[in-house]
Amino acid sequence: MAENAPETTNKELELREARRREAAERRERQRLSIPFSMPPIATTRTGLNQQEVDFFKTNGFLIKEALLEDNIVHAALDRAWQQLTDRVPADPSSDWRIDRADRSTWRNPRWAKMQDPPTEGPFEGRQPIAHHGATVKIHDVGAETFFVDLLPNHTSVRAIGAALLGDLRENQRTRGLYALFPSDKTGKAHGRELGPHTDRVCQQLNTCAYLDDVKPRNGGFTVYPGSHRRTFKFHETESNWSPRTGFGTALTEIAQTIEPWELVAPAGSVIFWHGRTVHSGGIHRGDDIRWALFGDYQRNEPVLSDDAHRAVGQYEWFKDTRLVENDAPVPEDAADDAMWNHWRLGLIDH
Ligand SMILES: O=C(O)CCC(=O)C(=O)O
Ligand SMILES: [Fe+2]
Repeated sequence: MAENAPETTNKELELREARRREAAERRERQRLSIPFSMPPIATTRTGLNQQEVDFFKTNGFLIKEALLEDNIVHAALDRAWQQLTDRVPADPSSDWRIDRADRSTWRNPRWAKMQDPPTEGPFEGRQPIAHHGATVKIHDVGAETFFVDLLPNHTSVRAIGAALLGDLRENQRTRGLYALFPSDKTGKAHGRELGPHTDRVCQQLNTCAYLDDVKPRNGGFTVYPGSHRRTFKFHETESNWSPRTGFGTALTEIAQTIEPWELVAPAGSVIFWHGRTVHSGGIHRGDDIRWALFGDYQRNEPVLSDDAHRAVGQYEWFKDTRLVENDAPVPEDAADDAMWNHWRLGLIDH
């Protein structure tokens, strides 16, 4: 047995290398995103008209521009900076430190090496703060009342969430502050820089609030319009992570055929996105930090226990979504419109 071991290891290494090459080749063929601003279909800032609902159904997302009030968005950005400067560790071997007043420190951040995720306790499976390269996700702060009130519990955001999805489960938290930093990257943008994926656990309706203006090529949240209608059919059930054979191939095809839209919008805008929408962090060639707060909504229905999530490897404490106990099956030959069977898709008239 012992003399076979090195051979097995070599085979494994070869296989891993082949898989890595394949993934790199797939990425080379990913389509490049285009910056996208919401067309002027809204009639009011906080309302929801038929055109907006239709836009959501067709594209899998909707931007409500400047839905959050300026003063709370400013306060949120101040808190975000406080978190960043006080809590996200810089590489101790470098003298780089982030400084809000000095934009030159925003480019190419040098964070400390991240610890492995805890295997137990309140942050089981995911670091309370994730920091690597140009990405920082401050998850733990997402449970503060301030941020829950800012997004999922904000009257106008919640009203739109409920109008689209139906009666909502009470929210406990947001996913936290997601920042994308400027880097040294120059040259032509390429689709390989995107990381198209869908999120797991239970995906019905999600939100993303911009805490600062997001200009083109400054990391705007990037969506694959219409992808929700394709990925929906590649799941066994409506909302829970339940990919069918072929899901991976469908995802690759989406990344290579649909032109992704990088969402450009002013501070305080809220993006509502269908949970099956393929998405990615955005391409960044600019000077700004892309500051976003992500949230989850789901219908008020019975959900599984934490242990049931652990049993299927889907315990994710930083998300405010839980596997639905009685998730509706998606027949393989489901009609296109069947994906909206349990949605309210109502209007808000003001
Ligand atoms: O930060 C972003 O724009 C995307 C983040 C994301 O998709 C995720 O964390 O699942
Ligand atoms: Fe995601």
